[in-house]
This record gives sequence, C-alpha cells and structure tokens, in this order.
Amino acid sequence: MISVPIGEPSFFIFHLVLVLLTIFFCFLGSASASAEEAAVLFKWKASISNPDNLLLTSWSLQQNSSLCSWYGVSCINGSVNRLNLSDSNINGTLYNFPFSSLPNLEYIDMGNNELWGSIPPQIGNLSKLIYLDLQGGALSNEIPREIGLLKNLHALHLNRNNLNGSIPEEIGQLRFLNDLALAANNLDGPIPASFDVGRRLLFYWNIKTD
Ligand SMILES: *[C@@H]1O[C@H](CO)[C@@H](O)[C@H](O)[C@H]1NC(C)=O
Ligand SMILES: *[C@@H]1O[C@H](CO)[C@@H](O)[C@H](O)[C@H]1NC(C)=O
Ligand SMILES: *[C@@H]1O[C@H](CO)[C@@H](O)[C@H](O)[C@H]1NC(C)=O
Ligand SMILES: *[C@@H]1O[C@H](CO)[C@@H](O)[C@H](O)[C@H]1NC(C)=O
Ligand SMILES: *[C@@H]1O[C@H](CO)[C@@H](O)[C@H](O)[C@H]1NC(C)=O
Ligand SMILES: CC(=O)N[C@H]1CO[C@H](CO)[C@@H](O)[C@@H]1O
Repeated sequence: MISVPIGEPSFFIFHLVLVLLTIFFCFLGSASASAEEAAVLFKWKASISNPDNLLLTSWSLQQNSSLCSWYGVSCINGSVNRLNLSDSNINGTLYNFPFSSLPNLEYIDMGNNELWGSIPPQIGNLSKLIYLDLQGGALSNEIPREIGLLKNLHALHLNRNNLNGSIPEEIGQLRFLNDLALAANNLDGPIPASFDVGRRLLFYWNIKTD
C-alpha cells in the first residue's frame, strides 16, 4: 500500500506543483505568443513583391527557426519588441503588416526600402510604439490621422516618400514626439495649429528638439 503523506509535506508538494505549473504555463504562454507573431510576420513576408529576398531567409516557420533570431527581429520575453529592416531591399506594401498582432512592438525601422502604397490606419494599433521610421520609400497618399493614437511616439521619420495631403492635426498631440521628419514629400497646407509654437518650425524643418 502506498501511504499518501498528509500534513506539512503534502502542503509543500502542493505548492511546489503550483509553482511548477505556473512556470510551465508562463512558458507555454510566451511560446504560443511567439508562434502567433511568427505566423503573422511570415504572412506579411509572403505578401511582399520579393519574399525570396535573401536577407529574409531566416524568416521561416520551420521548427529549427525561432522568431527571436530572425533577421531584424529582437524580442523581449519572447514577444517582438524591435523590428529593424532598414536598407533591406524590401519591395512591398504595409497592407498585410500585422499591426494588431504585435502588442509589444516599440521600434520599427524600415527606412530605405521600396515600400509603396499607403500607410494603413491600423498603424494606430501599435500602442507601445516609440520609434517609427519609414523614410526613403515610395509611400503615397495621406498620413493617416490614426498616427495620433501612438501616444508614446518619440520619433517619426516619414521623409523622402510620396505622401500628400495635409499633416494630420493629431500629430500635434503626441507629447513625447521630439524628432519629426516629413521633408521631401508632397505634403501641403499649414502646419497644424495643434503644434505648440515653440516646436513648430523645428518640426517643419525636420530638426530634432529636446
Ligand atoms: C517592386 O515590385 C513591383 C511589383 O512587383 C515592381 O513593379 C517594381 O518594379 C519593383 N520595384 C523595384 C525597385 O524593384
Ligand atoms: C532548418 O532546416 C532547413 C531544412 O532542413 C534548413 O534548410 C535550414 O538551413 C535550417 N535552418 C537553420 C537556422 O538551422
Ligand atoms: C518578462 O516577464 C517576466 C515574467 O512575466 C516579468 O516579470 C518581466 O518584467 C518581463 N520583462 C520585461 C522586460 O517585460
Ligand atoms: C537599425 O539598424 C541600422 C543598421 O544596423 C542602424 O543604423 C539603426 O540605428 C537601427 N535602427 C534602430 C531603430 O535600432
Ligand atoms: C494624393 O495622391 C492620390 C494618388 O496618388 C490622389 O488620389 C489623392 O487625391 C491625393 N490627395 C491629395 C490630398 O492631394
Ligand atoms: C485591435 C485593435 O485595436 N484594432 C483596431 C486597429 O485599428 C483599426 C483602424 O484604426 C481599428 O478599427 C481597430 O479597432
């Protein structure tokens, strides 16, 4: 007969099991989060005009490939925190970019590629975004007003594209923004009144403020 221990030892074992289960589910949680983020980023890669881009070879859903070691991807706790695809010869649009599925993304650097089409309004879903660089592409149409939802944004570089229309009023409400580059587009109209007077010209002329 096996005697089941009662009293303190079983209490201890109960707690041990609880701790182990917690660790297990945390691990499982972050593993499934990264599997989902890998799947949506892979889908975006498949949507670009040159998914065979050699720099993106590591972007694979094979078992031996892990999201956090993909080219240009940096993670915190298994979730994508930084995406740096600057100067990577990417020809494509942002229409399939998983803006709603990368909740921990803080830095996007996709400058100096062949990005075209418009900037989707879903960009406003990246609520933790601090840094957004889409300069040096062929992005067209207007800057979406949803950019004003990126409350943590410090730097916004959209210079050297084909953006048109007026600068959305909402940009003036981004209180941490101190580095705005909009030069070399087809933007027109006045600087929105929402920009505070001290920062106006500096912003317009694309100079960093502090
Ligand atoms: C980018 O892809 C489009 C569509 O496939 C193609 O027409 C265009 O020439 C490409 N641009 C460059 C610079 O390769
Ligand atoms: C993963 O496996 C595939 C197919 O077996 C192989 O071609 C690729 O080089 C491997 N990648 C890594 C990062 O080991
Ligand atoms: C990573 O996850 C652990 C456990 O959930 C948490 O305590 C820690 O603050 C997280 N680290 C960051 C940088 O978010
Ligand atoms: C992205 O990588 C380039 C080249 O390594 C580097 O110059 C740039 O500062 C990086 N951008 C960010 C936001 O880390
Ligand atoms: C911006 O450009 C697009 C096409 O490139 C055009 O349809 C649209 O009318 C332009 N918008 C403004 C405000 O000029
Ligand atoms: C999940 C989420 O925040 N979705 C939003 C993404 O952005 C679009 C366009 O702004 C909204 O309509 C969604 O509600």
